[in-house]
Amino acid sequence: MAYTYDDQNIFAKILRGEIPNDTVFESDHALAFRDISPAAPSHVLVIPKGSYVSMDHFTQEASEAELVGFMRAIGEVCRLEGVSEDGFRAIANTGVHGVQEVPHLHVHIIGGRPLGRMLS
Ligand code: IU
Repeated sequence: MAYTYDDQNIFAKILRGEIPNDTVFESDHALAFRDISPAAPSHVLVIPKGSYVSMDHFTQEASEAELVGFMRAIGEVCRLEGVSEDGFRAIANTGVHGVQEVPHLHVHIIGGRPLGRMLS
């Protein structure tokens, strides 16, 4: 499958420094920042620095270093936010059915309170 990436999406602008963000963690391959509309006491978005629209795009085209760097960033955020012990939810809304608003891969890390079940 060919993936189309829109470099005018808001997270691309954040990565280029055109729009400010509340950074939690940054590495060579990933940026993590607070969601502007938090769903829980801790709500951080982790994005790869490369131009990937979705998890399937990322896992198909990213280098090993990017893949490892992104997953390590997710772990770092969980530890920095202090949600590892009590637990959290990691979500990557994807495409139309997944109601993805921003077409740059992002994983929501949500925690800091009991979240209940969510499989609808
Ligand atoms: P999505 O449905 O997973 O694509 O949701 C996008 C998220 O990005 C959503 O939770 C927004 O609150 C969040 N967000 C943001 O943090 N900063 C922004 O400038 C914009 C959206 I636009």
